[in-house]
Amino acid sequence: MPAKTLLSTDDVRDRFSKAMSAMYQTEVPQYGTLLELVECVNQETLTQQPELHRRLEALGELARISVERHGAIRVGTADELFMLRRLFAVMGMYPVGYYDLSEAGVPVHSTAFRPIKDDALSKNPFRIFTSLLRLELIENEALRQRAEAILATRDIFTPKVRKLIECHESQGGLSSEETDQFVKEALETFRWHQEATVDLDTYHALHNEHRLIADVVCFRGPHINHLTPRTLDIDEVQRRMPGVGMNPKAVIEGSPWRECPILLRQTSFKALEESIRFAGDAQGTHAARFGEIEQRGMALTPKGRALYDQLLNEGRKQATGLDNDAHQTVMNSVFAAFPDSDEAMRREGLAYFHYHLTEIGQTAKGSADKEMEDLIAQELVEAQPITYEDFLPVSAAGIFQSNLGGKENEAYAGSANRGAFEDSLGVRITDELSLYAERESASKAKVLASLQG
Ligand code: OOG
Ligand code: NI
Repeated sequence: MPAKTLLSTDDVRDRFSKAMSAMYQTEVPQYGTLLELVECVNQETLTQQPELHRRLEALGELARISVERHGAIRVGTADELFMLRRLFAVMGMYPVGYYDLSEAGVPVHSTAFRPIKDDALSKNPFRIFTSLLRLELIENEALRQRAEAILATRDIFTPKVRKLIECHESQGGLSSEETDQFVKEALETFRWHQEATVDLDTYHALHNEHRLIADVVCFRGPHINHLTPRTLDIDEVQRRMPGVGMNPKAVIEGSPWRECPILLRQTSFKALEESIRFAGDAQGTHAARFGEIEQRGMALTPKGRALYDQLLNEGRKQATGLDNDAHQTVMNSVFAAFPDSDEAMRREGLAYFHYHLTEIGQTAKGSADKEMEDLIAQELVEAQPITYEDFLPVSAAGIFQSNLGGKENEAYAGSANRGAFEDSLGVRITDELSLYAERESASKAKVLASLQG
Protein backbone atom coordinates (compact mmCIF):
# COMPACT_ATOMS: atom_id res chain seq x y z
CA MET A 1 0.00 0.00 0.00
CA PRO A 2 1.43 3.43 -0.86
CA ALA A 3 2.23 5.61 2.13
CA LYS A 4 -0.48 8.04 3.08
CA THR A 5 0.13 11.67 2.09
CA LEU A 6 -0.02 13.82 5.18
CA LEU A 7 -0.87 17.50 5.16
CA SER A 8 1.39 20.03 6.82
CA THR A 9 0.16 21.29 10.18
CA ASP A 10 -0.02 24.73 8.51
CA ASP A 11 -2.68 23.43 6.13
CA VAL A 12 -4.63 21.87 8.99
CA ARG A 13 -4.56 25.19 10.88
CA ASP A 14 -5.58 27.13 7.79
CA ARG A 15 -8.60 24.88 7.21
CA PHE A 16 -9.58 24.95 10.88
CA SER A 17 -9.32 28.72 11.25
CA LYS A 18 -11.48 29.27 8.18
CA ALA A 19 -14.07 26.78 9.42
CA MET A 20 -14.12 28.41 12.84
CA SER A 21 -14.56 31.83 11.29
CA ALA A 22 -17.49 30.50 9.22
CA MET A 23 -19.07 28.92 12.31
CA TYR A 24 -18.70 32.12 14.32
CA GLN A 25 -20.26 34.14 11.51
CA THR A 26 -23.39 32.02 11.67
CA GLU A 27 -23.40 32.16 15.47
CA VAL A 28 -22.74 35.92 15.74
CA PRO A 29 -23.81 37.70 12.53
CA GLN A 30 -22.27 40.98 13.78
CA TYR A 31 -18.89 39.29 13.47
CA GLY A 32 -19.50 38.94 9.73
CA THR A 33 -20.31 42.65 9.53
CA LEU A 34 -17.12 43.44 11.42
CA LEU A 35 -15.06 41.33 9.00
CA GLU A 36 -16.51 43.25 6.05
CA LEU A 37 -15.79 46.59 7.67
CA VAL A 38 -12.21 45.63 8.50
CA GLU A 39 -11.60 44.28 5.00
CA CYS A 40 -12.92 47.47 3.45
CA VAL A 41 -10.81 49.76 5.68
CA ASN A 42 -7.73 47.59 5.10
CA GLN A 43 -8.10 47.84 1.32
CA GLU A 44 -8.55 51.61 1.49
CA THR A 45 -5.58 51.97 3.83
CA LEU A 46 -3.31 49.97 1.53
CA THR A 47 -4.35 52.09 -1.44
CA GLN A 48 -3.82 55.33 0.45
CA GLN A 49 -0.53 54.33 2.02
CA PRO A 50 1.78 52.76 -0.58
CA GLU A 51 4.62 52.85 1.95
CA LEU A 52 2.63 50.63 4.35
CA HIS A 53 1.83 48.32 1.43
CA ARG A 54 5.55 48.02 0.64
CA ARG A 55 6.44 47.49 4.26
CA LEU A 56 3.92 44.68 4.76
CA GLU A 57 5.00 43.06 1.53
CA ALA A 58 8.64 43.14 2.61
CA LEU A 59 7.70 41.60 5.94
CA GLY A 60 5.84 38.80 4.14
CA GLU A 61 2.61 39.86 5.87
CA LEU A 62 0.50 41.21 3.06
CA ALA A 63 -1.12 37.91 2.18
CA ARG A 64 -1.84 36.79 5.72
CA ILE A 65 -3.76 39.88 6.83
CA SER A 66 -7.05 38.87 5.24
CA VAL A 67 -7.03 35.50 7.06
CA GLU A 68 -5.45 36.72 10.29
CA ARG A 69 -7.60 36.12 13.40
CA HIS A 70 -7.22 35.39 17.05
CA GLY A 71 -9.84 33.81 19.23
CA ALA A 72 -10.23 33.19 22.93
CA ILE A 73 -11.54 30.34 25.04
CA ARG A 74 -11.63 29.50 28.75
CA VAL A 75 -11.43 26.01 30.20
CA GLY A 76 -12.15 24.63 33.64
CA THR A 77 -9.71 21.82 34.42
CA ALA A 78 -6.11 20.76 34.01
CA ASP A 79 -7.21 17.72 31.97
CA GLU A 80 -9.09 19.93 29.54
CA LEU A 81 -6.04 22.14 29.09
CA PHE A 82 -3.77 19.11 28.63
CA MET A 83 -5.99 17.73 25.86
CA LEU A 84 -6.33 21.14 24.20
CA ARG A 85 -2.57 21.39 24.02
CA ARG A 86 -2.55 18.12 22.07
CA LEU A 87 -5.44 19.29 19.89
CA PHE A 88 -3.70 22.54 18.96
CA ALA A 89 -0.46 20.69 18.17
CA VAL A 90 -2.35 18.96 15.32
CA MET A 91 -2.62 22.46 13.81
CA GLY A 92 0.97 23.48 14.52
CA MET A 93 -0.04 25.74 17.42
CA TYR A 94 2.09 25.73 20.57
CA PRO A 95 1.82 27.51 23.91
CA VAL A 96 3.68 30.82 23.85
CA GLY A 97 3.71 33.27 26.75
CA TYR A 98 2.28 33.05 30.27
CA TYR A 99 -0.35 35.64 31.24
CA ASP A 100 -1.36 36.13 34.85
CA LEU A 101 -4.84 37.59 34.66
CA SER A 102 -5.26 37.64 38.42
CA GLU A 103 -3.44 40.98 38.02
CA ALA A 104 -6.53 42.25 36.19
CA GLY A 105 -8.83 40.87 38.89
CA VAL A 106 -9.85 37.81 36.87
CA PRO A 107 -9.41 34.29 38.33
CA VAL A 108 -7.63 32.71 35.34
CA HIS A 109 -4.16 32.30 33.92
CA SER A 110 -3.48 31.87 30.26
CA THR A 111 -1.28 31.17 27.30
CA ALA A 112 -1.62 31.69 23.56
CA PHE A 113 -1.52 28.69 21.26
CA ARG A 114 0.04 29.92 18.07
CA PRO A 115 2.42 29.02 15.25
CA ILE A 116 6.05 29.83 16.01
CA LYS A 117 8.13 29.61 12.82
CA ASP A 118 8.25 32.48 10.35
CA ASP A 119 6.88 30.52 7.40
CA ALA A 120 4.05 29.12 9.55
CA LEU A 121 3.16 32.63 10.74
CA SER A 122 3.12 33.99 7.22
CA LYS A 123 0.87 31.19 6.00
CA ASN A 124 -1.75 31.73 8.71
CA PRO A 125 -0.91 33.17 12.13
CA PHE A 126 -4.12 31.87 13.77
CA ARG A 127 -3.89 32.14 17.55
CA ILE A 128 -6.14 31.03 20.37
CA PHE A 129 -5.79 32.79 23.70
CA THR A 130 -6.56 30.05 26.21
CA SER A 131 -7.37 30.62 29.85
CA LEU A 132 -7.58 28.10 32.66
CA LEU A 133 -9.98 28.83 35.49
CA ARG A 134 -8.36 28.95 38.91
CA LEU A 135 -10.90 27.56 41.32
CA GLU A 136 -8.22 27.61 44.03
CA LEU A 137 -8.67 31.39 44.14
CA ILE A 138 -12.29 31.07 45.24
CA GLU A 139 -12.46 31.39 48.99
CA ASN A 140 -15.94 29.98 49.40
CA GLU A 141 -15.17 26.28 49.94
CA ALA A 142 -18.69 25.01 49.23
CA LEU A 143 -18.93 26.96 45.98
CA ARG A 144 -15.53 25.77 44.89
CA GLN A 145 -16.47 22.15 45.46
CA ARG A 146 -19.72 22.62 43.61
CA ALA A 147 -17.87 24.05 40.61
CA GLU A 148 -15.34 21.21 40.69
CA ALA A 149 -18.07 18.60 40.81
CA ILE A 150 -19.88 20.13 37.82
CA LEU A 151 -16.70 20.32 35.75
CA ALA A 152 -15.81 16.72 36.62
CA THR A 153 -18.89 15.43 34.81
CA ARG A 154 -18.31 17.02 31.40
CA ASP A 155 -16.20 15.94 28.46
CA ILE A 156 -15.57 18.85 26.08
CA PHE A 157 -14.09 16.62 23.35
CA THR A 158 -15.90 14.27 20.97
CA PRO A 159 -14.67 10.64 20.96
CA LYS A 160 -13.76 11.08 17.27
CA VAL A 161 -11.54 14.10 17.86
CA ARG A 162 -9.70 12.21 20.57
CA LYS A 163 -9.03 9.40 18.06
CA LEU A 164 -7.85 11.81 15.39
CA ILE A 165 -5.47 13.52 17.81
CA GLU A 166 -3.97 10.14 18.64
CA CYS A 167 -3.81 9.37 14.94
CA HIS A 168 -1.88 12.62 14.31
CA GLU A 169 0.51 11.76 17.12
CA SER A 170 1.21 8.22 15.92
CA GLN A 171 1.37 8.99 12.16
CA GLY A 172 3.08 12.35 12.51
CA GLY A 173 0.23 14.13 10.73
CA LEU A 174 -3.20 13.76 9.14
CA SER A 175 -4.27 13.04 5.56
CA SER A 176 -6.51 15.50 3.76
CA GLU A 177 -9.60 13.43 4.52
CA GLU A 178 -8.66 12.96 8.16
CA THR A 179 -8.07 16.71 8.36
CA ASP A 180 -11.61 17.44 7.20
CA GLN A 181 -12.95 15.08 9.87
CA PHE A 182 -10.66 16.61 12.47
CA VAL A 183 -11.84 20.14 11.63
CA LYS A 184 -15.48 19.08 11.92
CA GLU A 185 -15.00 17.24 15.21
CA ALA A 186 -12.69 19.82 16.79
CA LEU A 187 -15.18 22.59 16.04
CA GLU A 188 -17.71 20.85 18.29
CA THR A 189 -15.56 21.73 21.32
CA PHE A 190 -15.84 25.45 20.59
CA ARG A 191 -19.50 25.66 19.63
CA TRP A 192 -22.01 27.82 21.50
CA HIS A 193 -24.73 26.06 23.51
CA GLN A 194 -28.04 27.69 24.30
CA GLU A 195 -28.63 25.27 27.15
CA ALA A 196 -26.72 25.54 30.40
CA THR A 197 -25.81 22.34 32.23
CA VAL A 198 -26.89 23.78 35.59
CA ASP A 199 -30.00 25.34 37.08
CA LEU A 200 -30.48 29.08 37.39
CA ASP A 201 -29.63 29.18 41.11
CA THR A 202 -26.29 27.49 40.57
CA TYR A 203 -25.57 29.88 37.70
CA HIS A 204 -26.31 32.88 39.92
CA ALA A 205 -24.21 31.56 42.78
CA LEU A 206 -21.21 31.12 40.48
CA HIS A 207 -21.90 34.38 38.69
CA ASN A 208 -21.90 36.27 41.98
CA GLU A 209 -18.39 35.03 42.73
CA HIS A 210 -17.20 36.08 39.25
CA ARG A 211 -18.98 36.24 35.94
CA LEU A 212 -16.21 34.31 34.26
CA ILE A 213 -16.57 31.38 36.64
CA ALA A 214 -20.19 31.00 35.54
CA ASP A 215 -19.11 31.30 31.91
CA VAL A 216 -16.68 28.41 32.26
CA VAL A 217 -18.56 26.10 34.60
CA CYS A 218 -22.19 26.27 33.44
CA PHE A 219 -21.85 25.14 29.82
CA ARG A 220 -20.97 21.99 27.94
CA GLY A 221 -17.76 23.38 26.56
CA PRO A 222 -15.42 26.33 26.05
CA HIS A 223 -17.38 28.31 23.45
CA ILE A 224 -15.23 30.62 21.39
CA ASN A 225 -15.96 34.03 22.92
CA HIS A 226 -14.55 36.27 20.19
CA LEU A 227 -12.61 36.11 16.92
CA THR A 228 -10.53 39.15 16.17
CA PRO A 229 -9.50 40.30 12.71
CA ARG A 230 -6.43 42.49 12.24
CA THR A 231 -6.98 45.98 10.93
CA LEU A 232 -4.45 48.35 9.45
CA ASP A 233 -6.30 51.43 10.76
CA ILE A 234 -8.09 50.87 14.03
CA ASP A 235 -9.04 54.54 14.46
CA GLU A 236 -10.98 54.43 11.19
CA VAL A 237 -12.74 51.15 12.04
CA GLN A 238 -13.73 52.53 15.46
CA ARG A 239 -15.15 55.64 13.75
CA ARG A 240 -17.19 53.59 11.31
CA MET A 241 -18.52 50.97 13.74
CA PRO A 242 -21.68 52.89 14.77
CA GLY A 243 -22.50 53.36 11.07
CA VAL A 244 -22.83 49.59 10.63
CA GLY A 245 -24.88 49.15 13.79
CA MET A 246 -22.10 48.38 16.25
CA ASN A 247 -21.59 50.02 19.58
CA PRO A 248 -17.84 50.14 20.25
CA LYS A 249 -16.41 50.39 23.74
CA ALA A 250 -15.56 53.93 24.78
CA VAL A 251 -11.84 54.01 23.99
CA ILE A 252 -9.23 52.23 21.91
CA GLU A 253 -6.81 50.42 24.24
CA GLY A 254 -3.06 50.76 23.94
CA SER A 255 -0.79 53.44 22.52
CA PRO A 256 -2.20 56.32 20.46
CA TRP A 257 -1.87 56.50 16.65
CA ARG A 258 1.81 56.43 15.64
CA GLU A 259 3.87 56.64 12.47
CA CYS A 260 5.44 53.31 13.54
CA PRO A 261 2.84 51.23 15.41
CA ILE A 262 4.00 49.25 18.44
CA LEU A 263 2.61 46.13 20.14
CA LEU A 264 -1.18 46.04 19.98
CA ARG A 265 -4.07 48.45 19.88
CA GLN A 266 -7.49 46.94 20.44
CA THR A 267 -11.13 47.86 20.63
CA SER A 268 -14.33 45.85 20.82
CA PHE A 269 -18.10 45.86 20.85
CA LYS A 270 -19.83 44.73 23.97
CA ALA A 271 -20.83 41.19 24.84
CA LEU A 272 -24.26 40.13 23.66
CA GLU A 273 -26.95 39.23 26.24
CA GLU A 274 -28.02 35.85 24.92
CA SER A 275 -30.97 33.83 26.04
CA ILE A 276 -30.17 30.56 27.77
CA ARG A 277 -32.31 27.65 28.89
CA PHE A 278 -31.23 26.43 32.31
CA ALA A 279 -31.73 22.98 33.78
CA GLY A 280 -35.27 22.71 35.13
CA ASP A 281 -36.46 24.69 32.10
CA ALA A 282 -35.91 28.18 33.53
CA GLN A 283 -35.10 30.87 30.96
CA GLY A 284 -32.36 33.39 31.59
CA THR A 285 -29.53 35.17 29.81
CA HIS A 286 -25.76 35.06 29.70
CA ALA A 287 -23.29 37.51 28.16
CA ALA A 288 -20.07 35.97 26.91
CA ARG A 289 -19.49 36.67 23.29
CA PHE A 290 -18.22 39.93 21.90
CA GLY A 291 -16.44 41.38 18.90
CA GLU A 292 -12.92 42.74 18.87
CA ILE A 293 -10.46 44.21 16.39
CA GLU A 294 -6.77 44.86 16.70
CA GLN A 295 -3.94 46.65 15.00
CA ARG A 296 -0.50 45.10 15.35
CA GLY A 297 2.84 46.85 15.48
CA MET A 298 6.44 46.20 16.38
CA ALA A 299 7.54 43.78 19.09
CA LEU A 300 9.26 45.68 21.90
CA THR A 301 12.35 44.65 23.86
CA PRO A 302 12.09 44.55 27.67
CA LYS A 303 13.45 48.11 27.66
CA GLY A 304 10.81 49.23 25.16
CA ARG A 305 8.08 47.41 27.05
CA ALA A 306 9.05 49.07 30.33
CA LEU A 307 8.78 52.48 28.68
CA TYR A 308 5.46 51.50 27.08
CA ASP A 309 4.03 50.31 30.40
CA GLN A 310 5.15 53.45 32.17
CA LEU A 311 3.64 55.76 29.53
CA LEU A 312 0.46 53.72 29.25
CA ASN A 313 -0.14 53.91 33.00
CA GLU A 314 0.63 57.60 33.04
CA GLY A 315 -1.67 58.27 30.07
CA ARG A 316 -4.51 56.23 31.53
CA LYS A 317 -4.31 58.13 34.79
CA GLN A 318 -4.59 61.43 32.95
CA ALA A 319 -7.31 60.23 30.59
CA THR A 320 -9.68 58.66 33.09
CA GLY A 321 -13.29 59.21 32.06
CA LEU A 322 -12.54 60.95 28.76
CA ASP A 323 -14.15 60.06 25.44
CA ASN A 324 -12.05 58.43 22.75
CA ASP A 325 -10.95 61.64 21.00
CA ALA A 326 -9.85 63.29 24.23
CA HIS A 327 -8.30 60.02 25.45
CA GLN A 328 -6.23 59.73 22.25
CA THR A 329 -5.12 63.37 22.54
CA VAL A 330 -3.86 62.79 26.08
CA MET A 331 -2.15 59.54 25.06
CA ASN A 332 -0.55 61.33 22.15
CA SER A 333 1.12 63.88 24.35
CA VAL A 334 2.23 61.26 26.89
CA PHE A 335 3.61 58.94 24.17
CA ALA A 336 5.62 61.80 22.66
CA ALA A 337 8.33 60.40 24.96
CA PHE A 338 8.41 57.16 22.92
CA PRO A 339 10.58 57.58 19.79
CA ASP A 340 8.50 57.15 16.64
CA SER A 341 10.90 56.07 13.91
CA ASP A 342 12.40 52.67 13.12
CA GLU A 343 15.85 54.15 13.34
CA ALA A 344 15.45 55.73 16.76
CA MET A 345 13.81 52.63 18.21
CA ARG A 346 16.59 50.46 16.82
CA ARG A 347 19.40 52.67 18.06
CA GLU A 348 17.85 52.87 21.51
CA GLY A 349 17.16 49.15 21.67
CA LEU A 350 13.41 49.61 22.15
CA ALA A 351 12.16 47.17 19.48
CA TYR A 352 13.25 43.95 17.76
CA PHE A 353 14.47 43.95 14.16
CA HIS A 354 15.13 41.43 11.44
CA TYR A 355 18.36 42.19 9.53
CA HIS A 356 18.93 41.24 5.91
CA LEU A 357 21.28 42.13 3.08
CA THR A 358 20.24 44.68 0.49
CA GLU A 359 20.96 44.05 -3.18
CA ILE A 360 24.26 45.90 -2.83
CA GLY A 361 24.97 43.95 0.34
CA GLN A 362 24.55 40.65 -1.46
CA THR A 363 27.53 41.36 -3.65
CA ALA A 364 29.67 43.01 -0.98
CA LYS A 365 32.28 40.99 0.86
CA GLY A 366 34.77 41.70 3.58
CA SER A 367 32.64 44.10 5.58
CA ALA A 368 31.80 41.77 8.44
CA ASP A 369 33.98 43.58 10.94
CA LYS A 370 31.96 46.79 10.69
CA GLU A 371 29.32 47.89 13.17
CA MET A 372 25.76 47.01 12.19
CA GLU A 373 24.81 50.70 12.17
CA ASP A 374 27.64 51.41 9.67
CA LEU A 375 26.47 48.57 7.42
CA ILE A 376 22.99 50.04 7.50
CA ALA A 377 24.30 53.55 6.79
CA GLN A 378 26.21 52.15 3.78
CA GLU A 379 23.02 50.52 2.56
CA LEU A 380 24.51 47.04 2.68
CA VAL A 381 22.04 45.91 5.34
CA GLU A 382 18.41 46.72 6.01
CA ALA A 383 16.61 46.33 9.32
CA GLN A 384 12.88 45.53 9.36
CA PRO A 385 10.81 45.73 12.49
CA ILE A 386 9.50 42.38 13.76
CA THR A 387 5.72 42.27 14.24
CA TYR A 388 4.36 41.54 17.70
CA GLU A 389 2.57 38.17 17.50
CA ASP A 390 1.40 37.96 21.12
CA PHE A 391 -1.11 39.49 23.52
CA LEU A 392 -1.38 42.20 26.16
CA PRO A 393 -4.47 41.23 28.13
CA VAL A 394 -3.37 42.83 31.37
CA SER A 395 -2.52 46.17 29.84
CA ALA A 396 -5.74 45.87 27.79
CA ALA A 397 -7.68 44.93 30.91
CA GLY A 398 -10.19 47.50 29.69
CA ILE A 399 -11.30 44.95 27.11
CA PHE A 400 -11.63 42.23 29.66
CA GLN A 401 -13.58 44.35 32.08
CA SER A 402 -15.85 46.09 29.64
CA ASN A 403 -16.86 42.79 28.15
CA LEU A 404 -17.28 40.93 31.37
CA GLY A 405 -19.18 43.94 32.65
CA GLY A 406 -17.08 43.02 35.51
CA LYS A 407 -16.11 43.91 38.89
CA GLU A 408 -12.42 43.34 39.38
CA ASN A 409 -11.57 41.24 42.34
CA GLU A 410 -8.38 42.54 43.84
CA ALA A 411 -8.19 39.55 46.15
CA TYR A 412 -7.07 37.45 43.18
CA ALA A 413 -4.04 39.62 42.39
CA GLY A 414 -0.47 38.56 42.90
CA SER A 415 -0.99 34.86 42.47
CA ALA A 416 0.88 34.05 39.27
CA ASN A 417 1.72 30.37 39.09
CA ARG A 418 3.38 29.54 35.83
CA GLY A 419 4.70 26.23 37.14
CA ALA A 420 1.22 24.94 37.99
CA PHE A 421 -0.07 26.08 34.60
CA GLU A 422 2.75 24.26 32.80
CA ASP A 423 2.13 21.12 34.85
CA SER A 424 -1.48 21.18 33.66
CA LEU A 425 -0.42 21.75 30.07
CA GLY A 426 2.10 18.95 30.23
CA VAL A 427 4.83 20.99 28.52
CA ARG A 428 6.88 24.13 29.19
CA ILE A 429 5.62 27.37 27.70
CA THR A 430 7.84 29.10 25.15
CA ASP A 431 8.86 32.57 26.25
CA GLU A 432 7.66 35.06 23.63
CA LEU A 433 10.52 37.52 24.11
CA SER A 434 13.11 34.81 23.53
CA LEU A 435 11.50 34.11 20.13
CA TYR A 436 11.90 37.72 19.02
CA ALA A 437 15.42 37.96 20.44
CA GLU A 438 16.50 34.74 18.72
CA ARG A 439 15.04 35.82 15.42
CA GLU A 440 16.89 39.11 15.65
CA SER A 441 20.24 37.59 16.58
CA ALA A 442 19.97 34.79 14.00
CA SER A 443 19.31 37.37 11.28
CA LYS A 444 22.32 39.42 12.41
CA ALA A 445 24.57 36.36 12.43
CA LYS A 446 23.43 35.41 8.93
CA VAL A 447 24.11 38.87 7.56
CA LEU A 448 27.57 38.97 9.11
CA ALA A 449 28.40 35.45 7.86
CA SER A 450 27.53 36.43 4.27
CA LEU A 451 29.63 39.58 4.49
CA GLN A 452 32.58 37.61 5.81
CA GLY A 453 33.78 36.07 2.56
C1 OOG B 1 -9.51 36.52 26.64
C2 OOG B 1 -9.10 37.93 26.57
C3 OOG B 1 -7.71 38.08 25.96
C4 OOG B 1 -6.97 39.59 24.06
O1 OOG B 1 -7.15 39.97 22.89
O2 OOG B 1 -6.17 40.15 24.83
C5 OOG B 1 -7.74 38.43 24.53
C6 OOG B 1 -10.90 36.24 27.17
O3 OOG B 1 -11.73 37.15 27.29
O4 OOG B 1 -11.14 35.06 27.42
O5 OOG B 1 -8.39 37.82 23.71
NI1 NI C 1 -8.87 39.12 22.07
